[in-house]
Formats: sequence, structure tokens, C-alpha cells
Amino acid sequence: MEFIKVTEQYQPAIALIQLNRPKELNALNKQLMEEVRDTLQLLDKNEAVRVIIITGDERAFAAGADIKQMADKSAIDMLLIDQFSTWDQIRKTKKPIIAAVSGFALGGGCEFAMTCDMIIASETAKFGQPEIKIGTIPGAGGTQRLTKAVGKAKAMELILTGRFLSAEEAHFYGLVNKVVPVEMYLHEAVELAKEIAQMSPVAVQLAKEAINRSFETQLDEGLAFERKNFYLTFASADQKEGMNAFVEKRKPSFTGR
Ligand code: DAK
Repeated sequence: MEFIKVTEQYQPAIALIQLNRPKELNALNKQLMEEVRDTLQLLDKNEAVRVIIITGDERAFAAGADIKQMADKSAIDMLLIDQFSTWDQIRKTKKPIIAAVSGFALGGGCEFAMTCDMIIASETAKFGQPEIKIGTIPGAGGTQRLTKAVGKAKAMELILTGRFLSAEEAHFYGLVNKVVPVEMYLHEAVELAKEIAQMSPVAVQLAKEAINRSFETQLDEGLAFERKNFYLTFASADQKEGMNAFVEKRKPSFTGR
């Protein structure tokens, strides 16, 4: 891997992907996104991994898609390169993904963080969709996900002006889960990951799938989907283990079966 580093240093159940183009503020070029996609696909299949953290460095999570790589492309070039299929595959990851964000999360960087399931931010984090300033608009979900996260008025302001949102504001608007001092953001993401990693991975996967379905369905359909996943947990050994452990007043040990 040239543009990302992958480690499982915290404990076996947690994998960390670090975007690693520091001089370019982790601008998301085609190869970097393909490396992320390939890694996520492997981690999704690796039963030893239960939660994935994606991070950048202190200065930037990612300052956007790589403008230098896109600048002279035509619409047909963009169509044929079809980077969206890479992003779509990333979005289909079944395991929970936490974005640990410090510094800039702009344009595609903000969209990438929002594609993750939860965001832990450092106090220095800055979120934004500044594409309008370079004559385009968000193309990897910004107009949809940011609007759902912060509401129409704020999304309009951010996307039409390209202004940045501070970490504190992002927390106020519900875009991020928690804001912590810069030296703590990765630690905080690991703590959250550890807690989720103790749960039944089957239940975690089914819950994630049902929550994501809420963005695409009316309530009736969403409830029916949730119900099927709920029933499905009763086919798992983990559900028996979880409920028996409660009754027997002991800590459950989930195997993912
Ligand atoms: N692309 C390429 N290089 C970038 C970059 C970017 N997005 N952002 C920063 N860099 C590079 C700079 O060019 C500079 O490189 P050198 O000049 O040293 O070679 C280096 O990183 C350091 O940046 P600065 O010198 O500018 O650092 P400052 O601290 O002064 O400013 C900044 C930091 C983040 C405010 C500034 O760099 C900036 O405004 N960056 C651009 C932010 C931006 O406009 N982002 C949105 C880009 S458009 C798609 C998926 C997604 C997208 C599109 C398609 N498909 C699936 C098809 C998304 C589009 C976007 O994100």
C-alpha cells in the first residue's frame, strides 16, 4: 500500500487505516481510495476484526479529492474513470467504521468522513464542502449526507459559501459524535471501537444495516426491515449467549456465530 497504512495495533478486534499523503493533506487520489476499498473488503472478511477506524493525521483527515488529478478532466473522462464505484463499494462495508478526524475534512474528505458510521473529532477539526469555490459542487454525497446530518438551512449555507464548520459547531449540529482535545481523538475513537468490539458482531452488523436502511425507506418499510433483522439475531448463538449471560448474572462472550 502506497498511500495508506494499515495496523491492528490496539487489539486484534480493531483495525486502523491511516490515510498517508501528509504533504498533500491526504488529498484523496484514485489510488488512495482504491487502497482503502481493497483494505475494507479484506477487513470485512477477516473475522478477527470487529471495528475499523479510519484516520488521517493531526493536520488533515483529508482536504478533499485530489484537485490536481481532476482539474483537466472532461465529464466523459470522469464518467469512464467511474471513481464512484469505488466509493459505492466503500459504503457497502458491513463492519462499523469510525472516522477519527483532526484538522481539515473538506470536500471529498468531509464526504468520506460522513460515509463512515461515526465521527470522533479533535478540537482542531474543520469540516466543509468548499467545492463551490472551485466551480463545482459536492459529488460524493455531500449535498445529501450533510443535509441529513445538519439540516437544510446550515447545509445550504455551508455548500453555497464553502465556509468551514468548526468541531464545536459540527458537534452542535449532530455531525460528529464527540469532540476531544487533539491529543485524545485517536484514543477516544479506539475507546469507542473497543466498546463496540465487545458486542455480538452479528448483532452489530444487523443493527448497522437497519440504521442505514432508515435513510432509504419510509417508516413502514424501515420497521419491517428492522423486524427481519431482529428475528435474525434469534438465529445466532450470540443472542442465546447474551440473554443467558444476563440471566446467569455473568459477562457474555460473543463469538460472532
Ligand atoms: N487536492 C490536491 N492537493 C491538495 C488539496 C486537494 N484537495 N488540498 C491541499 N492540497 C495540497 C496543496 O496543493 C499543497 O501542495 P503543494 O503546493 O505544497 O504541492 C499542500 O496540499 C498543502 O496545502 P496548502 O499549502 O494549501 O495548505 P494551507 O494550510 O495553506 O491550506 C487548505 C489548507 C485545506 C485550506 C487548502 O489546501 C485548500 O483549500 N485545499 C483544497 C480544499 C478543497 O477545495 N477541497 C475540495 C476539493 S474538491 C469524486 C469523489 C469526491 C469528490 C469528487 C469526485 N468521485 C468519486 C468522482 C470530491 C471533490 C473535492 O473534494
